[in-house]
Amino acid sequence: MIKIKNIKAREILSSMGAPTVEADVLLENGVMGRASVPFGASAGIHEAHILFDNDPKRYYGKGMQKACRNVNNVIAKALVGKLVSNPQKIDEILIDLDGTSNKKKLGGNSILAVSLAAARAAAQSVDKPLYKFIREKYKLPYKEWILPKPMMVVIEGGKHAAKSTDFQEYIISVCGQASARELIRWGEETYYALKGLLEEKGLSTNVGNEGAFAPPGIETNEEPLKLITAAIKKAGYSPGKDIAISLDPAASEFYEADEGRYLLKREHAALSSDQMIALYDEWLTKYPILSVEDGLAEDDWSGWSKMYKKLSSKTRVIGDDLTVTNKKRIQKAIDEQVINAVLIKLNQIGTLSETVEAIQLGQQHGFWQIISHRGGGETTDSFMIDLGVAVNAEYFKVGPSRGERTAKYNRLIRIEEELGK
Ligand code: 2PG
Ligand code: MG
Repeated sequence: MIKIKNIKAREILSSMGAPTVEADVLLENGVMGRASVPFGASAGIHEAHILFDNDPKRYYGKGMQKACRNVNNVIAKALVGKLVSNPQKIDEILIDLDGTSNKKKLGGNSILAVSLAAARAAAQSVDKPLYKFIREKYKLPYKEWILPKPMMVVIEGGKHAAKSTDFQEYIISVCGQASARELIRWGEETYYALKGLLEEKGLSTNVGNEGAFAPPGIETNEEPLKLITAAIKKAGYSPGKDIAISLDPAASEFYEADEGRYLLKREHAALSSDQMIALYDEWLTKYPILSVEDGLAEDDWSGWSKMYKKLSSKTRVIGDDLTVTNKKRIQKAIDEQVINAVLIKLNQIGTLSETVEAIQLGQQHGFWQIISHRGGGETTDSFMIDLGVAVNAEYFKVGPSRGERTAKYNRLIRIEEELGK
C-alpha cells in the first residue's frame, strides 16, 4: 500500500540537443522512479499532442517548461497521496485530468513521463524487474518469455537525414533463430559490412538521427536494397533466412494530398497510390523484404486497402502513422482490413495503459507487434524494451549506433541474462 509522496519534472536534453520531459515519481517508502519521453521527427498528425512552450526566446520555441509545470503543479496535485501499485488507476487519473482526446490540455509529453515513472517506481517497490511487473499488472496471458528480435535501421533518409533517400528507413530485420545477444551481433556485423560497401563506393558513412548511414550520393530509392542484400551476404548471413529487409518509407512525409500523389524528389517522380503499391510489389520479388511500414500516407485509406490486398500474402503490412498506437485507429484498420502488424510507440498515445490496450487489440487479431524508438529526439530511457519483453512483441525497431539507441540493445542483453537464457 505505497503512496506517492512527490512528483517532479524537468527539461532534459534529447538526442537531438532539443529539450524533452523527464519526471521523477517519489514514493513514501523512499523509492524513486524516473522516466523520460522521446518524440518523432516524422510524427503522425493523429498522435498525442506534444506541448511545446512556443517561446521563441528559448530553444527556438521548442522548450518544454510548460509541460514540466503541468507535471509539477496540476499532475502532482492530483496524484500525491494516491496508491502507486496499480498503473491502470494512475493512468485513468491522468487521462481524466487532461480530458481531451489527444492530450492537448496537459500535453502527451508531461502525461507519459509521469505514467512511465510511476510504473517504474511501483515495480521497484515490489522489487520486480519492470517487464515482469508490466506482465503481471496487466494480466498478460503469456507463460514464456519470447524476446523481441531486432529491426535495426541501417540507412535513413526522409525527415531523418537531409539529402539522403526519399524513403525514411531501410531496416535489417534479424529474423533467424538465436539468442537476442546473437541476433544483435548479426545485425551489427551487417551494419559494419554495409559500412565497408558504402566506403568502397565512395559514399559517406556519416550517420543520421537514428545512427543509421545517410549517404547524400545515393542514386535511387532502390539502391539501398541492393547494398543491404550484399551486406547481409558479406557479413556471412543468408538474406531472407537469417536477416531480411524491412522498409519504412514514412509515406505521409512525401504525400501531396491535394494532388493525391507521392513525390519522390530523388527520382524526379510523382507516383499514384497504385504506382507505389506496384513498386513495392516489384521489390518484393527482387529483395528479401519482411515488412513494409507506412507504405502509403496516414489517411490514404483507399490506397491502404488496395496495398493490403496486393501485398499482405507476401509481407507484413505495418501501420505506424496510420494507427499511432491508438485503439480507435487500430480498430479502423481492422475494420477496413489494411494491416497485419502494428508499430507501437508509447508517446504516440501518451500512457502505458493505453499502449498495452493497443497492443492487446492487435494481438487479438494476430498482428505482429513492433515496439519502436523515435527519430526526433530519443533519450537513454529503455522503457520500450521492458514493454516489448512483457508483451512478447515480435520485433523492436532501434537504430544501430549512438548511445541513446544502444541503450535499448544493452537493456535487452541484460534482460536475457537475467532470465537465464
Ligand atoms: C518511424 C519513426 C522511428 P519518427 O517513422 O517509425 O523510426 O520515426 O520517430 O521520426 O516518427
Ligand atoms: Mg514509421
